[in-house]
Amino acid sequence: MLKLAALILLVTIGISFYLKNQPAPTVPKLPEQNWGPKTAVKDNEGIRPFKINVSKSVIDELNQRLDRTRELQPPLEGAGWTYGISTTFLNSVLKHWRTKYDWSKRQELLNKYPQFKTKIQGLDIHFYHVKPTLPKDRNVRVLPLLLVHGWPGSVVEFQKIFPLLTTPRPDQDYVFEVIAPSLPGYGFSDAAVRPGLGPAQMAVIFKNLMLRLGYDKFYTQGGDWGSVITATLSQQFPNKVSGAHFNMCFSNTASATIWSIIGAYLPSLVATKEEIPRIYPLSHHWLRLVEETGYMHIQATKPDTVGTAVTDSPAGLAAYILEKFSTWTNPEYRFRDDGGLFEKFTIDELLDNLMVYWVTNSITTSFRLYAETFNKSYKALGFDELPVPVSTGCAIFPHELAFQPESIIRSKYPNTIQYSVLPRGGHFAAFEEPQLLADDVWSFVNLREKQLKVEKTKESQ
Ligand SMILES: *[C@@H]1O[C@H](CO)[C@@H](O)[C@H](O)[C@H]1NC(C)=O
Ligand SMILES: CC(=O)N[C@H]1CO[C@H](CO)[C@@H](O)[C@@H]1O
Repeated sequence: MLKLAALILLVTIGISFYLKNQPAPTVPKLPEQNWGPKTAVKDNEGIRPFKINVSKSVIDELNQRLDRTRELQPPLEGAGWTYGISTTFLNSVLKHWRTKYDWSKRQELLNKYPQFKTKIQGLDIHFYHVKPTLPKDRNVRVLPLLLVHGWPGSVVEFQKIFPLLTTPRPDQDYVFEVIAPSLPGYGFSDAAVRPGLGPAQMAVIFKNLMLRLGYDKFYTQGGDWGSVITATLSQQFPNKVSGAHFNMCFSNTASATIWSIIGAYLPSLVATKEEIPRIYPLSHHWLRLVEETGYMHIQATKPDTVGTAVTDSPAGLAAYILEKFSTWTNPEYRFRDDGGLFEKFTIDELLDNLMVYWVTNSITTSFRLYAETFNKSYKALGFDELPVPVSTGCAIFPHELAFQPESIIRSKYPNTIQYSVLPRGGHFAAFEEPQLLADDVWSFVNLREKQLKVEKTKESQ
């Protein structure tokens, strides 16, 4: 036993020495590529106000499909959602969707905050732009914040957090102005017509969006793909980012994998006492990940095949997406007949998110982001191996499916100035726990603004 431990220690020291001495990879410079159908046409740079306005024929056609849903196979006895969504539960959702869900009302709610479209690199990009109402009796600075969603979410997730970020707080001398785009190929943003639009390329588009709006420097916040995209934005344009807040910090580096494996033998080298049960035994946690990430494999390899099925059937789309809102909110919910879905969400807000995919026919194009990211040539760009260089806030929600110890996260985000483990919540933080997430963003920006003040005084001395 002692010999084994000594051997592992030696190997560990060797590996860390080797990794430390690897030359830091350089950040690739991506071209400002045109992703739209008409190459070589100069973008009209206008910013046009936009309102969601789905024609009656689209809703009628959806209702016809809902009326004609085939009889679904009942779930196995006592299976909960462990074989996928419970069709008994799904039937009740479909009934609500068909008979009670009032799109014209929901659409009005989604139109509450101002939206725009603007053409960037050949694609019309849709975004919310929510400005604060400033108090008259004191000076409050306005800080732009780029807020980026992921899959299978959408800008619907942000409706509750907008006011929490754009309402001035009495104890703060700043407030946010929030820019929340729909990812290209998601909802009301155009999809690329040719391969290659991965997260780092989306970061270029969003950097250009912020520049077009007049922001040369801004904060970012992201979860899921939003965290991947904003991380590569910081890697490519560190001077544009005042600070980056994530509710999904993770490291895909080779050394992260090696350290996780080393930790399987010597856990206390890698993880704290509280963290150890969240990642070890490694085989248990990795098998859990395999169990929950089949969707990722298929979307990364054959997005258009599975896309056809869920494009053509609202029942299929609902099953595919709602299952994620159950398990990713709390993995334990999969043992319940109702998937715990209404613990944190209302049925109407879940349907709003489905509708954004349905009425825009964008589920297939949303899948393709996985294929672009897992492509060899995207991997070869090396973003995974690069650190995120800007001041970072990591919000760790306890029910997030994947978990990595703080020591591993910090090596990927070396300038983490705030690392918070939150008392509750899962993957869809803004949607599920808007107040917790907003508070975490405010306190991170507080720290960062103090840092910036100190840096400024130092410079002027
Ligand atoms: C939607 O479009 C129709 C037809 O152009 C128009 O009559 C209606 O006022 C619009 N509704 C909204 C909410 O903009
Ligand atoms: C879109 C894209 O970059 N596709 C690439 C995926 O990877 C293969 C193998 O490296 C390339 O040949 C494709 O061009």
